Amino acid sequence: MLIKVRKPWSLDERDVTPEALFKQRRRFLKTGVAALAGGLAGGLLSSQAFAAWPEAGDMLSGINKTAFDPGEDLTPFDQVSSYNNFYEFGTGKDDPVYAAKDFQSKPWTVEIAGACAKPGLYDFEDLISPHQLEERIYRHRCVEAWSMVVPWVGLSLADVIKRLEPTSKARYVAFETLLDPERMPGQRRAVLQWPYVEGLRMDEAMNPLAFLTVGLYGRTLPPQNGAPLRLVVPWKYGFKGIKSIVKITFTENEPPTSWNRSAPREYGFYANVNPEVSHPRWSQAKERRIGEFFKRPTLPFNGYAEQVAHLYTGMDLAQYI
Ligand SMILES: Nc1nc2c(c(=O)[nH]1)N[C@H]1C(S)=C(S)[C@@H](COP(=O)(O)O)O[C@H]1N2
Ligand SMILES: [Mo]
Repeated sequence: MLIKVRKPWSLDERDVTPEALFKQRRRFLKTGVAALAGGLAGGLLSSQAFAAWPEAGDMLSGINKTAFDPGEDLTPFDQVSSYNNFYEFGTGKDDPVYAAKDFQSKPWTVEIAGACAKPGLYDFEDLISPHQLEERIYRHRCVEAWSMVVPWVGLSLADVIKRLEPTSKARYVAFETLLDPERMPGQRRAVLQWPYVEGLRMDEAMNPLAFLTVGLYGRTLPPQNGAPLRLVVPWKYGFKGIKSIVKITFTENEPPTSWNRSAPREYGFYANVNPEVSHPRWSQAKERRIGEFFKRPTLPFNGYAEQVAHLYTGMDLAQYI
């Protein structure tokens, strides 16, 4: 049962948590729990109170601003939320906004598996603390040569990974989207092998730019953008940004990725934005910023070379596409 209390994300950081109240369930992000207990009889409170996360598309509050900002015009919310790739809801750019309209992303669980000390089935609310949310404005470059600038809301992927305590065997992180053809009608057709899967090398996942995203424009993610939880890896093509994640696995070997599986000659595991390496069927040298008329040049690593180029020292990026 849902105990209605003040929304946890509107509370002050300095409020203190009586630890004993929260022992029943695994929860490693403790700050979000703060002060819920205030005024409640101790025994009554359970983590059910955290089912109070906003619905898809609702406002979030207390988001920390950050310096991540390319200083370019933002792509308007209407465009970001209506021009989408999400094949689980159809293959057209304007399919998901309609087909995902009633997609329910609450409640939501994420399975953590593989080489780590904290595997298990986590409630979304236990994995993501509303107190730690930050906004980051990133360039978003699809392999189809269009781009946007999006104010995402989320948390550093590295912070979440650290709390899951990966072991030395964890060389990669694999992600999986929900598999449910009832709720994701696009999965009734074999346009891709379902569920959609993606992966990062561990050092890529731990790079400070990698972002576990729960919102945009100050609101929780609309379903068509991957509610309630998706990946954003700004130096890579958009397809690495897997949506509606239900499973994260730490692996020793390179995990399969959906687009590489589907067309290995066209899409590799790395998918770093690279204006010098053409897709077999089109150039990647330029991009159309949604809402603009003239194409603009595409930047190496989507403009994030300074932060990430070192990850690929010694690798032939024409081979490791
Ligand atoms: N599960 C899943 N994730 C996905 C996709 C998809 O079809 N299914 N499309 C990818 C592609 S190709 C892009 S460009 C981005 C688009 O994200 P956006 O709609 O939020 O702009 O999502 C990526 N994540
Ligand atoms: Mo894409």
